[in-house]
Amino acid sequence: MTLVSETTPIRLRDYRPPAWSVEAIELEIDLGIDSTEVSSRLTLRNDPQQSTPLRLDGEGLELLAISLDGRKLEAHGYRYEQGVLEVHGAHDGSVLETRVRVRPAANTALEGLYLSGSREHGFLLTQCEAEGFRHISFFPDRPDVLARYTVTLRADRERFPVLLAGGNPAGSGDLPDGRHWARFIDPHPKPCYLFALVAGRLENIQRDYLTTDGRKVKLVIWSEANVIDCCHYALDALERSMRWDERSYGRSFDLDVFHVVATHDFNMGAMENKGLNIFNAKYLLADPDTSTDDEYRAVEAVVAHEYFHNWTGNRVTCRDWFQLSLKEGLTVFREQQFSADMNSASLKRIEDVALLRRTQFPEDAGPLAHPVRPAEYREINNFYTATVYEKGSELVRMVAGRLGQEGFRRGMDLYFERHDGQAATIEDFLSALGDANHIDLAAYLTWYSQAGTPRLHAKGEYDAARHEYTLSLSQQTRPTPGEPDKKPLPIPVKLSLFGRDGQLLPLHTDGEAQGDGAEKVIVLDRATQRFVFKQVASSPVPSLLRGFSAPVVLEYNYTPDELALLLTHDADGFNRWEAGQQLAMLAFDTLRDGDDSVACRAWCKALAALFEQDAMDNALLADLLTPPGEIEFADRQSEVDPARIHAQRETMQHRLAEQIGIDALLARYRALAADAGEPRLDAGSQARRRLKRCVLELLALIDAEQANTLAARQYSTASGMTDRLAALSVLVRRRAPQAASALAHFRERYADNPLALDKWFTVQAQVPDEPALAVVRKLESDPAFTLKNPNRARSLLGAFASTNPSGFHRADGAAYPYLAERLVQLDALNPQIAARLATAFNGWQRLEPLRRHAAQQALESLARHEGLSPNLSEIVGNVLK
Ligand code: 0A1
Ligand code: ZN
Repeated sequence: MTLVSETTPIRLRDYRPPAWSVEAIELEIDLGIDSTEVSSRLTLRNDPQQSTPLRLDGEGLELLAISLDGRKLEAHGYRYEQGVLEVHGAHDGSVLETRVRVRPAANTALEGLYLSGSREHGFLLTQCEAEGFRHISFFPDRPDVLARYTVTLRADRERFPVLLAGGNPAGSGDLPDGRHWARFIDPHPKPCYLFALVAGRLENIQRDYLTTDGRKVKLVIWSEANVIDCCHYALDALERSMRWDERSYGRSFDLDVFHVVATHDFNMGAMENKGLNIFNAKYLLADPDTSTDDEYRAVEAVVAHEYFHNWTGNRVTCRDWFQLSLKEGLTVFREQQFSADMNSASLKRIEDVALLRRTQFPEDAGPLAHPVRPAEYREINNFYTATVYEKGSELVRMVAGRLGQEGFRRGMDLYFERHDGQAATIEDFLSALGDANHIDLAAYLTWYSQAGTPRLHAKGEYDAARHEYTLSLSQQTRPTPGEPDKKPLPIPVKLSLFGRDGQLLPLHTDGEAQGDGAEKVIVLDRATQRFVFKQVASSPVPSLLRGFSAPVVLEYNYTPDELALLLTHDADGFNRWEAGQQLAMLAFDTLRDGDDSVACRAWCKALAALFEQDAMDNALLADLLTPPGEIEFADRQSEVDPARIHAQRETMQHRLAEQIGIDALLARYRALAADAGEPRLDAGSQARRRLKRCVLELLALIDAEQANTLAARQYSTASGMTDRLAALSVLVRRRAPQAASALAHFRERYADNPLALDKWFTVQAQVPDEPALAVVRKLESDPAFTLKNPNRARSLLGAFASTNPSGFHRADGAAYPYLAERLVQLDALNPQIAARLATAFNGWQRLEPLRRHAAQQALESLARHEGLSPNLSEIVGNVLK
C-alpha cells in the first residue's frame, strides 16, 4: 500500500551545473498587503555545453507580463506549468523581463513574501531559504546561481515608512500619491535564497562599527516600537560577534550597513539574508523581565550564528542543498567556539553535547536517520535537522581538533581564498583544510555520507609486570534506512589515565598518539585497534573521549567506583559531568532491575560530597546534579515505557535529594536566595539562579510542602524571568496548590507579551504524565492560542509532543490521534511547521506494544489523509518505514 505521495526524490549523484544562470537581477517591487507586484529583469548566461531550454522556477505566481530581449512574448513563446516557466528563444546574454502578482496577506506558510502581525499594524517581509524566492519571482532557484542584485522597493509612505533590502543603499525618494521608493545594490553576487526585503512601521537602534580593515559599518536593529528597548542586548552581541570573527578568523563585514529585523512570525530561529538578517523575535529580544538566562545565551548564540554566516554561507555558499551542512555545521561550530570564548567553555560543551544526545542521537537511531550530507531528499525544508546542524558541527570539530588551532585557521584561510564568491562542496572544504596542512582528510568524508551513531567499544588491560596498559578499541555502526553495511570511520579519542588515587598519570606511547603530557588523542580508523601505553605505574582508570572528541556512544565497562572517581577528580568540567552522566546511566540501568543499586548509591554519594564542597562552581554543580533526560534514557532501551522512565528518573533524583538531606538543601537554597535584588547577568549571578532552581527541584521531591511555599514566594518576589519561571515550573510540575494562582497571575501580567505567554503555554504543556493531554486541550481554547503563529503552536503542541515524553506517550495512546488531528489542521496553514512537529512520532517503533500499536494507527490514518503537503507526507512516510 502506498500511504503517501511517492514523488521522485532529488539525488546528489544527479547534480549538473546550471544550464542557465543569471548575471544580474533588477527587481522593482510595488508593495501592498493584499497584492504586491514584482517586476524582474534578468540578464541571463547560458552554458554553451548544455542545450536545454531556459527553465525558471516560480510557485503560485500570477504572471502579468513577460518579454524577452525587449519583445513581449506571445502565448506560444513560453509555458508556465507546475512551478516551472519555460521560455523559448533565449540565448546567452538575453534579458528576460517578467511582472507577477503575489498575495502576502494570504501567505500562511511564511515562505516567500508574507505579512507579520495584523493587517493594520503588521509589516511585510520575506523568507527565501531554501526555496522561497520562487514564490516571489521567476528565477533558477538553486544556490549555485549567484547574481548581482539591484532592488527597488515602492510603497505607500504612511503605511510602509521603512523600506529595506540587502545590500548598500543606493537612493530613495518620494513618488506621487503619497508613495515613496528606496533602492539597494548588493555588490556581492549571491544566490536567491539570501535575498530579503522588509517593509513597514519599524523602529530602530543603531551604532557605528569600524572594521579592522577600516570600513565604517552601520549596525541597525529593527523591531516594532513596543519592543525596541529589548534590542540592546542583541546589538551588543552583534558587535561582539563581529570583533570575534575578525580576531579569530580574520573576517570582516563587507557592506556599509548591516540590518537585523525581529518578527514574531517565523518558521525557524533566524535567517542570514545578505546584509538583512531576519530573526524570530524569540532569538533577538532580551529583557530581564521576559527572558531567562538561557534565552539571553540563546540570543547571543543565534546573533553570532547568523552573523558568522556572512562568511560561511554567504561569501562561500553551497553548491546544492545536499551541501547544507557545509554552511550549517561549520557555522554552528564557529558559534560554539564563540560562545565558549564569551562564557564558560565547559558549560557550553555540556550544553551542546546534551542537545546532541537529546535531538540528534534519537534522529540517527530511528527511521528519520540520514547522513550529514544526505544522498537524496524530497522536501529540502525537512533537512534542516539536528544531524545537518549539530552532528555537522561535531564533524568540523573533529577535523579542527586533528589540525590544531593554527592548522585549522590555515585551512580556513585557504578555504576562503579558494572559494570566496563561489558555491562550494564538502569535498572543497576538506580539501582546503587538508591541503593547507599537507594532510589527507578524505577519510572524514565517510562521516558525511554515512548515517547512524557509531558505538565505540573500549576495553583496557593492565600488565602489572611490564607496567603496560593496553587499550583495545573497536567500532560498530548499526544499519540505518537504506544503509545496511557501515564502513569504519576515523574516530579521534582524546584520553587521559588516572591512578586509583585520582592523580593524572603521564602518558607514554610509541608515537601513535598526538598530544603531550597527560592527555593524548589516538585515532581509531579501522574496525578494531590496540593502543599500548608504557610506564604506567598502576592499573589506571581511563578517561575516554575527553571533551566528547567524537560523536559516538562510548561503551566501556566502568565500575561505579571508577566513574565516581572521575566525577570527583577530573579537572576538566566537561569530563567530570560526563562521568556523572555515565554513572547516572549505570544507576538507571541497575535500578530498573531491583532496588538496591550500587551504582545509584555511588552516584548519590559522589554528588552529595561535591554538594558540600565550597570550591564547586555553582553552574557546574547544577549540571552535575541533573541526570540525563528522559529522552536519553529512552534512547538506550529496546522497549520504551516513557511513564516508567519518568518515574525511575524521579526515583533517582529522590534518592539524591535524600542523600544530600533536607537541611543541606534548605540551607543552600536560602543562601542562594539571599542574593535577590536587581537581576544581574554576570556569570556568577546566572550560576546562582541555575543552582537555586536545581536545589528547589530536589527539595520538592522530599519536602513538597516546604518547597511549594518557597517556590510560591520565589514566584512572587522574583525580579527576573529566570527565577519567576523556575518557581512557576516547580509549582506546576509538582501540582502544588499554589500553582493555579501563580498561573493566573502570569497569564494576566504577560497578556500582551507573546514571548512570555509562550512560556506560560510551555510550562503547562510539560506537566508530566496523564494530566498533560487534558491540560493541553484546555489551553487550546485560551483566546491567545492559535495555530497560525509558529512560536505559539510550538509552545503548546511542540513542547507537549517533543519535550514531554511521559505526557505525550500516555499509556492509552490518546495523545497520538490528538496530535495527528492537529497536524492536519496545521498542515493546511503551514506545512513546514506541521512537518517539524510530526517528528515527535520518531521512535514510535521502540515503544512498548500498546503504545506502539496506538502510535502506528494514528500515523497510518494520518498518512491516508487526502491532500497532505509534500513536507508532512515525507515525514509521516519516513517515520512509518
Ligand atoms: N539558515 C538559517 C535557518 C533557516 C532555514 C530555513 C528557513 O526557512 C525555511 C529559515 C531559516 C540558519 O541556519 O540560521
Ligand atoms: Zn545557520
